[in-house]
Amino acid sequence: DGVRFDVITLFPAIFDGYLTQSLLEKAIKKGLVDIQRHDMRDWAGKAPHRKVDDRPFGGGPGMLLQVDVTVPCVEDVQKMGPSPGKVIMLTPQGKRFDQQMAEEFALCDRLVLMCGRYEGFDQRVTDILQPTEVSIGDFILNGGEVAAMTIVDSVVRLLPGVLGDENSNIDDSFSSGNRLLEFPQYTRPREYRGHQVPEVLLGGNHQAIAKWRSEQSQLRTQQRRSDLLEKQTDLPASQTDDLG
Ligand code: 6GU
Repeated sequence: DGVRFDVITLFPAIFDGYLTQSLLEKAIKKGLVDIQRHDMRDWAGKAPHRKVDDRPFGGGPGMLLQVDVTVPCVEDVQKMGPSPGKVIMLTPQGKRFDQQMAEEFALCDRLVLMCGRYEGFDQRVTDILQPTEVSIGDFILNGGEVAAMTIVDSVVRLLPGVLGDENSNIDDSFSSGNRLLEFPQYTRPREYRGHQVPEVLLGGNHQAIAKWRSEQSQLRTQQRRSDLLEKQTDLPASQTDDLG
């Protein structure tokens, strides 16, 4: 039921604080997730240089991760686990990550996440390994590490037993049960600096509350993310199977 993650990176220490975060630490202790980090430099050439990158043929800025370091590294890491796993390359050229992809990844037994640095990987890494190329959005990060953490974080919270019942994720924005933005929520006090909690939430009329929340979700989505409303028909295959 759990997922094993293998993160391949030149900067494994970036994940230190994240791995000791309480929700994740609990999930690891319960055996629901296993996260292994691998320093790509361990596959580099001879000391003292241990080079992992080189200049692009044809010129241009930056350095590329070398094919003869990256490919053996990924292949060796794949051999370390119970199955080769799904290889994911983090790159701004990849398919845009979303909740649907997180739900698919949560069904995998093993995910091997390749973090790029510098200007990226030699194209032959992609040609040989044929990884699933994934981007977390239309902006440029200094490396894939933050993107890998984003993927781990969104996948882990979907695994049964990781969140308590009290934090159920089935109603989350963008989950397959809900593709709208969430409605506004309030807790005590009822009034703060003249700002009141909406009356309907205090009345205990559950039908009225559900109606108000649904209207608020619809309104927010229209105002802030109308692209999500156009995507409403874009449901997973299981929900469109009998629609012809
Ligand atoms: Cl996966 N990597 C980098 N370097 N930048 C990104 C990204 C990934 N996704 C969005 N920007």
